[in-house]
Amino acid sequence: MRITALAGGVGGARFIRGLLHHLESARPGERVEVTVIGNTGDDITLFGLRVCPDLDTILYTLGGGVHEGQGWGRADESHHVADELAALGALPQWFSLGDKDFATHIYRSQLLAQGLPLSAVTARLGARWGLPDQGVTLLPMTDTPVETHVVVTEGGEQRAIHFQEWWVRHRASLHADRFVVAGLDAAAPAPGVLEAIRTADVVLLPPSNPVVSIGIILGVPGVRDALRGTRAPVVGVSPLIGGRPVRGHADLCLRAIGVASTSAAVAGLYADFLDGWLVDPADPMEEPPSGSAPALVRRPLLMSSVEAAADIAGAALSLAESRA
Ligand code: GDP
Ligand code: FO1
Ligand code: CA
Repeated sequence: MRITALAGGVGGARFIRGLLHHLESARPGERVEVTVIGNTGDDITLFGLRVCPDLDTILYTLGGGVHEGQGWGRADESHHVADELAALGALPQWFSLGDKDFATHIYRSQLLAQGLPLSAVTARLGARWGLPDQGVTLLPMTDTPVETHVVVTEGGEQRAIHFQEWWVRHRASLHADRFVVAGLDAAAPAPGVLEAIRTADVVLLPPSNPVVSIGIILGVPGVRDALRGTRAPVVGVSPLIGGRPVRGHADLCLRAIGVASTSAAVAGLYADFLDGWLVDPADPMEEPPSGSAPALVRRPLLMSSVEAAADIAGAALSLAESRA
């Protein structure tokens, strides 16, 4: 079986880890290939190094190296490099990079400078974290540099800042007027991305941020058409519980694109290709999403443990198989 998933950072990574756990316990011995298409809109160049937060979160989570409490970055980190950079007065100081994490960015930047595409670099990092042994291929959505920026209003003035500056430095406290994704229109899907969607048996949308994670991947030319055209059932998991994001600021992202912070409205963003939708019992789904009507399954959606995430992923897979 071939499963393809679109994923952002923490929500995506925890869901995929749960999916692998589910497959291991529920389908032992079955050959399952999981292709994860990761968001690169969060990427940023800091201190001359290319940082890909969502890809790294997936690598570290699946590889067992993630800081569980944060959900991103490495467990058992030290910060000697960042401390020395701060002593030098190097900027910015609002983005925390640990020493082990720095090694990832140094290695990635070195290979990119040698001319390797991000997809090839990501494959090497995937090997470091044991992804092939787990049947997982992690593909960046594109090899073209793409960066999400946020047009904010501050003191009556509008300006665009990098997504990370809005999210991390300002904790989304500046009013987001809209998102501008530099490079997205001209981005080519990375090798294997469209094929993974077209030839999948099942396509899953983890509970990733619908605007700045999934929404960015859907903006890569060809991806949305591939989802509309694939014969695979497409099943998604709502990132909202009781209309609120479990973590982060998806509600503010939705507001910026004029969409209500409800599971129904999020399903509406995927209406042209969605076959099934998992919602938490705390989310009523009174209004049917416009366009098509995905099959609804109601079940608790909090990924409070690997086992809980595995149960949710198993439910998504069952729903997909019932729609095949
Ligand atoms: P990010 O890139 O690190 O922000 O991660 P993603 O885009 O992959 O996922 C972020 C989304 O995951 C947020 O909107 C959260 O509401 C959602 N999320 C995080 N944990 C959970 C959970 O346990 N259950 C559900 N349903 N959604 C979650
Ligand atoms: N998130 C933070 O809130 N503060 C940080 O200092 C921070 C550093 C960081 C470093 C590497 C990395 O891969 C992720 C990091 N994140 C940090 C998480 C992150 O960038 C955001 O949560 C996501 O990009 C939002 O989707
Ligand atoms: Ca992200």
